[in-house]
Amino acid sequence: MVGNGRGILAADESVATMNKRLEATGVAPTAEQRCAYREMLLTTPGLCDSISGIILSDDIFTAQVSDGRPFPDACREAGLLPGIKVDTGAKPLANAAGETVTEGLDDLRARLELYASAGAAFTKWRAVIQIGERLPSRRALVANSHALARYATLVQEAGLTPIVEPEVLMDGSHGLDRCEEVTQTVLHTVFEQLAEQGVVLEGTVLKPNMVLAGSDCEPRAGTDEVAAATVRTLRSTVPAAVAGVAFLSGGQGVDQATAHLAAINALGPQPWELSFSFGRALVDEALQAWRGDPQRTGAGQDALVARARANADARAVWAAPAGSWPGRAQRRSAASCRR
Ligand code: 5MM
Repeated sequence: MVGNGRGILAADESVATMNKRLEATGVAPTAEQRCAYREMLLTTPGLCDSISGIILSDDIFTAQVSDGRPFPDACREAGLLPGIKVDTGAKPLANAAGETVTEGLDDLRARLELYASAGAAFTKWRAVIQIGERLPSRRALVANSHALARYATLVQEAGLTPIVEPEVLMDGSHGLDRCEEVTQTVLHTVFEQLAEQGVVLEGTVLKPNMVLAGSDCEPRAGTDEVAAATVRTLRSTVPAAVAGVAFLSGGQGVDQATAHLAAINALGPQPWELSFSFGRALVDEALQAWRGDPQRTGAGQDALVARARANADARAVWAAPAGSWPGRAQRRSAASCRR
């Protein structure tokens, strides 16, 4: 999932989020267009050179592409591992104003059996942490980390790979230091709970936020500062046994997310692969180029593959002799991702 310089495409928007994004692009928010959009993404020629897997939501995972194949089969035939988001969303945490806990544990064991038999290779669960004057509370951190750990054990029991995603939101006017402090506390709590529940770290992918100043904070932190704070945070909290790290983009602009990924990787090899599992920062340009028009499928796909390659190249920077991009060359010659 995180090897060979590749990343994971997060295309698991809930129906409500997907509808909003389609409407903002002038596309009708229908089930047909939600499927057509994901089909445009996953049938992109050459996508598997830089993308290893794609995270889908339940409504898409259980649907068919236009030629009648189930989405998970179409993914595998395109050389992409099919993944599924299994949480049911962040809901208000009782007696904790402004905070949420992610739900979905109740029937998870049964749902995992169904997803595994339909071909899922991996799963995702996202916890959402808000920074505020007095947030996050210890209660919200423990509740969300406990749920992530319960989720990850169930997924491993089902023979699948869990992506554990504790997202510290960028919303707010806090500075880089505050994000670093909160992200460290969040990751400490998550790994404590993963240990309590006996989660096998070697079979777990962490999907964290980069350490960023809040979106309303001025002046912005520089790219190198972000990279240093992010790597420092991971090195002080993430056990070396973790299979890999795949960052979310969290509302960063597409170029900014790619630049941060390159700067993070430029700091040299770490105990884990430092990959990407972007949603918006991978697909925004493709959605704009496609705009729901079947005649523009190629334009959407060109935009997606270009951005996916840029991010894969960003992962290769530390290994590159000056002026060259060996990661890309290795991936091209591998071209064996199609099964
Ligand atoms: C693609 O969006 C995912 C689902 O979000 P909703 O359930 O809120 O619709 C989301 O979990 C996504 O995978 C992560 O936030 C990473 O996406 P970004 O765009 O932040 O990289």
